[in-house]
Amino acid sequence: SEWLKSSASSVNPEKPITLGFSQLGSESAWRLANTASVQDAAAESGIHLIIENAEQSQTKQFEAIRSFIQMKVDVIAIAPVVESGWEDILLEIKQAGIPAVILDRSVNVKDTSLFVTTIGSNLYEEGVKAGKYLIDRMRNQPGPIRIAELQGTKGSTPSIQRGEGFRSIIAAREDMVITQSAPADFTEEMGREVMRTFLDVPAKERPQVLFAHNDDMALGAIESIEEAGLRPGIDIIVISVDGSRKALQQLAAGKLNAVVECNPLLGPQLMQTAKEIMAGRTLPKRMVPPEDIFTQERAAEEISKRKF
Ligand code: GYE
Repeated sequence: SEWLKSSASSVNPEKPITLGFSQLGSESAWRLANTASVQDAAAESGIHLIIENAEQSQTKQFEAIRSFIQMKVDVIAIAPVVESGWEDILLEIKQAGIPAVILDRSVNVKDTSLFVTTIGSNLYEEGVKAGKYLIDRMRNQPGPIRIAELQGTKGSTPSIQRGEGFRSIIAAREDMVITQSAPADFTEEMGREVMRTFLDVPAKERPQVLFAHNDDMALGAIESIEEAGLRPGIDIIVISVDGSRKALQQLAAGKLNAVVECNPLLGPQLMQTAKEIMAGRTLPKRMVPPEDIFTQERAAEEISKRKF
């Protein structure tokens, strides 16, 4: 038939989708796994991926996005470093007729028609899980309980939400107080440095608990705790978020007490989303992967299963 003839003679398969992805940085094991997941999933699903690393600079994200607009990509995905300041650039994308997908973190914009959907974890719930673990762990311990907090990047969704979720739970105990809190940019180096300053106080002011907003900062902090002659996991209870292999190794070794899971493997869902957008389907405004918490008892068996 006519149809068979024309389809057989078309040498090129249908034009592949081009996806421009503005990745916010390469600050942590989570982030590297997230980038690899997006790259692998694009290759597997035949999507042409153009990826730019913004090295934790929103200005660099704007530059990358403007270059994607100029290239007339089909879909733009953004992992936003901070929540604020996205209105204008999202409007530029919209006016160019390109659908935008927000990955991992959120944007704080009034007009939510500026993006199609957000794919990422419930970061508030992660803070809640960390808080619940601590309340349970300290149920027989009289106060006051001093908590140090290593925040992530200032103004980023995971730092804001994990902090708020955690506080909402520990508020139940008035004798649990966050006595020290500072941003450490989600990196191991900064975690090490800032923890050093947290410990550089008279012994009776030292924290008994550390809540680190990610694994990398916790791993750096563990070194500083040991350097100060204290035992991480015993003298100072350490809780972090993500679930990297290195963190689970420290969990199994007893130097970390609990690790809240945050799943970086969002690539397949992003590719699926890009395809559905191009096929004209309607998508939910938010897509959230299921997540858990790892404790010392389960750490050893989990290590081999970790993908990052
Ligand atoms: O927890 C941290 C990374 O945005 C959820 O960013 C992500 C966070 C993740 O640097 O390790």
